Amino acid sequence: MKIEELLILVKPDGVKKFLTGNILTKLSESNMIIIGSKVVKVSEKLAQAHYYHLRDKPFFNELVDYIQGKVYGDSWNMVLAFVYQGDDAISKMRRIVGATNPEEAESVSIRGSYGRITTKGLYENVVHCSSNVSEAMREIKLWFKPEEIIKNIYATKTIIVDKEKKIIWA
Ligand code: IDP
Ligand code: MG
Repeated sequence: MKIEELLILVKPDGVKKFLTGNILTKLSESNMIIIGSKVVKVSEKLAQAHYYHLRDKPFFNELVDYIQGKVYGDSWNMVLAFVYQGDDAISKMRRIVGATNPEEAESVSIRGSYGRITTKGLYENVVHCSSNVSEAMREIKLWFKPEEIIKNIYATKTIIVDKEKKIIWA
């Protein structure tokens, strides 16, 4: 058994198209459990940090706007964030999610079924899925606080803020 965790985001295009239910149903084929979930209004800082590895790409600014939902107006500036856990979770989930380019993604995959490339060249591919264990850890720590996840998956430490104990990622 190789138990892994990963971050899944239903991106703003997935929210806007009311695909959350369909996406979660598809992901449930993996038999993974959800150990954290929330709805997030994504700040520019979080968007930039999330896509830090792509900061030199020509599409970086559009991507940062896309994950914040800026392209869809104020009603759709949100994502749904999930932490999944299970055996061989990352490769199993990546298969269900499909390739980055929605036109190259298998037609039965989530991105193949629901994604599109806009006329401006943006890959609207409906979901984010961590691609390896170290990326998953970086992303989960970025999006979730320790107390928002119901299992102890990474080391934490306790600090004192205003005389109160606070648990943060170590
Ligand atoms: P992934 O989401 O499949 O892990 P990454 O390479 O991490 O793919 O890219 C993050 C996101 O950036 C993609 O999901 C997609 O929305 C966007 N993206 C990646 N490559 C391109 C591209 O060549 N053109 C336009 N958008 C892209
Ligand atoms: Mg990636």
